[in-house]
This record gives sequence, structure tokens and C-alpha cells, in this order.
Amino acid sequence: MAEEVVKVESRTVDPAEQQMLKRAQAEGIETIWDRADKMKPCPIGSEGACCRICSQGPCRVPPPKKAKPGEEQKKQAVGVCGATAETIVARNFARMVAAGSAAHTDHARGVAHLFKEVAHGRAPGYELKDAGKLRAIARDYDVPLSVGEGDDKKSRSKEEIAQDLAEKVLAEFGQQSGELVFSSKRAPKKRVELWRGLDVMPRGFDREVVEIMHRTHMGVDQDYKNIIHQCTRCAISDGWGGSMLATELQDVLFGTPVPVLGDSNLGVLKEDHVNVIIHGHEPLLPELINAASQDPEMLEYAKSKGAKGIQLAGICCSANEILMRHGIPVAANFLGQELAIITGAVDAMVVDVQCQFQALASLVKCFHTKLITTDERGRIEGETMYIPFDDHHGPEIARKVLKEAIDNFPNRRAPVIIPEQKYPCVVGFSMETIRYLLGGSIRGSYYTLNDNIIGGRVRGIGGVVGCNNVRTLHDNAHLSMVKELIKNDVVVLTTGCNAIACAKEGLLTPEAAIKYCGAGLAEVCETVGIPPVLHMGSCVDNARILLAAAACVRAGGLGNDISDLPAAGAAPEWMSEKAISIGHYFVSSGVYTIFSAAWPTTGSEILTDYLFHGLESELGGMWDFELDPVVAAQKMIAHIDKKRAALGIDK
Ligand code: CUV
Ligand code: SF4
Repeated sequence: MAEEVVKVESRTVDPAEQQMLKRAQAEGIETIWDRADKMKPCPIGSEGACCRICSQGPCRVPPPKKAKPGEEQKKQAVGVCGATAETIVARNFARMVAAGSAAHTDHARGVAHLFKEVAHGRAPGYELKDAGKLRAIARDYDVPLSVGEGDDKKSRSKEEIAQDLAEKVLAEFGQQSGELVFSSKRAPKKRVELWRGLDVMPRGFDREVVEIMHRTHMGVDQDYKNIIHQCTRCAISDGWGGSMLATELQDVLFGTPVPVLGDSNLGVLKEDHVNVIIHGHEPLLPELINAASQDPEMLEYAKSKGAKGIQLAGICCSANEILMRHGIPVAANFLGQELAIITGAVDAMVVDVQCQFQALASLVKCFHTKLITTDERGRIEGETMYIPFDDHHGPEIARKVLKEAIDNFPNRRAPVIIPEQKYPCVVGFSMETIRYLLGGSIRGSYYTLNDNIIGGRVRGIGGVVGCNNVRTLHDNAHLSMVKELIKNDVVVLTTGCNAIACAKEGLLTPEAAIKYCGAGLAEVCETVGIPPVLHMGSCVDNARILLAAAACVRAGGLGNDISDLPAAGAAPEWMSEKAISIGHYFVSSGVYTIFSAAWPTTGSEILTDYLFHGLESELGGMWDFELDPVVAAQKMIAHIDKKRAALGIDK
């Protein structure tokens, strides 16, 4: 570009990505940062104060300027129909919750359909890997594990159990009344009672999303508290519903993660290998691509094209899924997706759904990279190739995708420049693993997490998750927040793009405990041999954090609801609607949840105050916003200390 060169240090803190940004600048290749510079966000829209849900608008109702002394304070405008700022901002917020929840539950739908096909033996390449977890879920859904009585009692096969379970979970999508199983059975008792009392127990996955769309249609729900009430119900159906179901069924199909060693950053790509980037969110096809990449026939084929082997590497949450279960290296998080291609070494980028830039389609034209879409819900105009996944031909489709990548290996045009940065990480901390390592359900042992919290070695728990956002210095907020927390003895549970940022910084290693942690947390990490930042998976795996919180409550000694725990949540670089749904289900679960980067309801002071303060008396959790990630971390710590004091365990 002929424009003046922007300092790459002002765009990302990652040296590997800085190197790729320099290449982009030198070669005139446009990235998301260039487009962001050209696109000024609309100040009214970013406050949530613009309503465009009917054609009499768009109506803009930004907060009026504060009156000077002696002047009369101007009232905030209302929309043409009379809709107040509270209504308009709440409607916009609610639609974010609906979209985020829809993304997660629609992910769950795909997994549930595959699960059914596997149960009936109609999905080659897949199996019911975790029979123990299958039985645990079946118990929650009242699916019998055995038939007959007394001496005739026979246990049922996993297939039989799974077939019944599949019908029951699929029915929850269109369920009209009653309660979702996980919401009512897996949350702490006191929380469930609270939800029932507030009438926010979700009834069916699809119903809650549809109801938000209806309520936020022109002229329906015009009471902001009532709109947020439905947000709460919809968000619970995401966290304690769709996301949890996606996570649990994926564990049954692909295995529950246990600690595994992986590598991170762009240095995981290999010049002499066929490099295939897996990017997106749903691990169904990636699981089989991973299997196919080890197939001797495939490796032979790669060699016949002059490559030494096949290197898979991930981006975004599909990356987290295959990293956790197979140790497949992760190349980058959200903001690195273009930069991976700019290495010139990516032979195919395989995408499914969510968080994929449309700009990838034009970017791959500057290189040889094939952009392969694989999901009928996620086509990209100008995609190089569309190879749709279906449950019944998985292995065949996986091989076809890989073959396209291999065939493309000899077509590399641009010089290959792969940054050298590559850092190890220990991942795979499912709730089950954490319970095993930290003895969550047996109190009294030295390693028990609860006892360490009570004893003060661990001050509390911080869930730090979520996206990257081009409007903030890439990865900076993630890293400074996490470092501030572990320095103050707060153990961090991470997922999503925060987890990848932490991996690239070496925070997911036991050694990080010595380098960054306060003495108490360092001691616990060294004794148990774990990192101070525990990678729990992808964004749907935030459900694992909920389950871990519920397990802490059950283990005893820290109150009897999630809102009693010395814990706080954050998404310091969020950008997607999914993050808002996730944040709201944490708040609804009783967690103090703070976001940085931007806040979408500043258009209404009244609504914002309700989200930040009013909700605490109803739900025990509340939202907060703070631009500075270190200050945000300190606010989380202050909340943790407040909860410690309430429990009588402050030092
Ligand atoms: Ni789903 S939603 S940018 S990949 S965490 Fe990453 Fe995670 Fe946000 Fe997307
Ligand atoms: Fe304007 Fe009301 Fe229509 Fe919204 S619903 S665009 S506030 S007239």
C-alpha cells in the first residue's frame, strides 16, 4: 500500500505476527488492521443507541451531552414509535445474546445429529469413545442403563443407551415447556431454585432464541428489565444447555481431554510439509482430517508430491478442540488467521463455521492457499472449493480435503517465510482432569482446590476467555490481565482465543508458575505439576468452567452457590455475539463478569446500571466493564476478596 507504514508493534504484541505484518506491509497485502484503520465505528451504533428494526427508522437516541451549569439538562431522545433508549439498547443487547446462543446451540445440534448416527452405526469413522461419560449423561436424561430385574438384570450396550439418549437430547431443541436437563440437574441446587423462583429456567433451545427475536420485533417487549429477563433465560439455555451439550457429546464421541503437550504459534508450520490449517469451531470433520493425516496412504501421497509429511495446525476454537484431544499444534488465534496465510506456507485452510473473515477469500488469491469451506451454513463467496461435510461419509470427505491440500503443495508461489516462534503448552484440563488433579470432591487433602482456596494459597478462580478484537492491541489485554491475576494467586481457567494467547506466551506451562505467580499459587502448581493457567478448551467448553464451578460448590467449604465462590470471569478482547451470550450466562450463574475492549450498552445509563449493579441482587452475578485490563484484573481480585470475606476466609 502506498499509505504510510503503521508500526506493527501498535497492532500486535506477538513477534511472529509482527514479522508477518511487516511482510504484508512490504508486499502491499491488506489485513484486518488496515481495514480497521479505514473503518471508523459509528459512535451511536457502538453505544447500542441505534434502532433499525423497522423501516420508520433507523432511530438514533444517543445520550445527550451533560448540561453546563445553569443550562437545563436535555432529555434523551426516543425513537419514532416512542421506544426509549433503555428499550432500544436492551433490544440490541438481547439480539446479541440470541445470536450467540443460536451459534452455540446450533453447534450442539450438529453434534447431536452425528451422535445419533454414530449410535445407529451409520457414521463411519466415529465411535462412542467415552462410555463412562455416555452413562453419566444418560443418567441425567433418565435413560435406563440396564434392562430387567434382579437376576435377569442386564446392562445395555453403549449403542442402545446412545440411541435412546440421542432422541432425548434432540427433543430438547424443539421442547416447548418444562426444563432443560442440564440446567436443572447440573447447576447447584440453590442456583436451580433461584432460577425457578425468577422464572428463568430455559424451556427449549430453539424456543428461547426465537422468543428473543419475537420480543425484540417492533412494538413487542418495551420494558428493559423484561427484555433482560428473557436474555437470562436464553443465556442459561446456552451455557447450561447448548454449549454444555456440545461439549459433553463431543467428549463422548472424541474422548474427554486429559493433559497433553502441544505447540503454539506460527513456527509450528513446516516449510517441507503439506500445511493444513483447521479453522472454525466444530471439530466433527477436523477429528477425521487428523485421523486421515496419519494414514500411511495419505503420507505416501504427500511424499509423491515432494513433501516430507503433513502438518495440521489450528486456528480459533476448532484448533482448541484438536489441540486438547490430540496435541495438534495451534498456529494462531482469531486475529492471526490472515497472518498464517501470509507465511506462504499454507496449502489449504479448511474452515467450518464462526469467526472466519470473508477477507480470506481475496487474500488466498495473493498466495497459492486453497480456502476450503466445509459447512453448508458457512459458505464464503469466492471460496476456492466447497467440500461439504456429512455424517455418513466422514472419512471419505476428510481424505478428499487432505488430497486437495497435498495436490496444492507443488503450487507454492510466494517465498515461504515461517516465523521461528514456537512455544510448548500443556493443555486438556477438562473438569474431570481438574477434579482428579486437584481432588475437588475429596476435601482434606493438601492438593484440594477448595482447601487451597480456604487456606489462602489460592486466592480465587478467574475465568478468562474470549476473542481478539482488532480495536485493541492484539493479545495485550489477554496477557496483562492473566499475568496480573496469577501474580495475585488467582488460578486462571481459560478457553477460546485467550487460551491461545496464553499458549503463545508460555503461560500454559508448569514453568510459568515460577516466573509469573505469587508464592501461594506457585507452590500449588509446583506441587501438583500444573500450569497456573489451565486450558479448558474451546468457547463451547466454557460449559466446563460452569461445571468446575458447580464441582467446587459441591466439594464444600465455599458456600452453597456459584455466587458464593471467590471467582470472577472476563473477556478482555471480546468481539463476537457469542461472547455476550457467554458473559450473560456467567452473570446468570452468579459470576461477576468483566469485559474490556468495548461495551455495547453505554447508550443507556439506566440499562447499563441495571446490568452492572441491579442484577446482583437478583442473580448474585453482574456485568462490569473496564478498558484497562490490569485495572479490570484488580476489580476481579477485589470481587474475589469480597467473596472471601463473606465466607470468612480472608487472611
Ligand atoms: Ni469460539 S468467538 S474469536 S474463536 S474466542 Fe476466538 Fe473462539 Fe471468540 Fe471466535
Ligand atoms: Fe424507530 Fe421504533 Fe422503528 Fe425502532 S421500532 S426503528 S425506534 S420507529
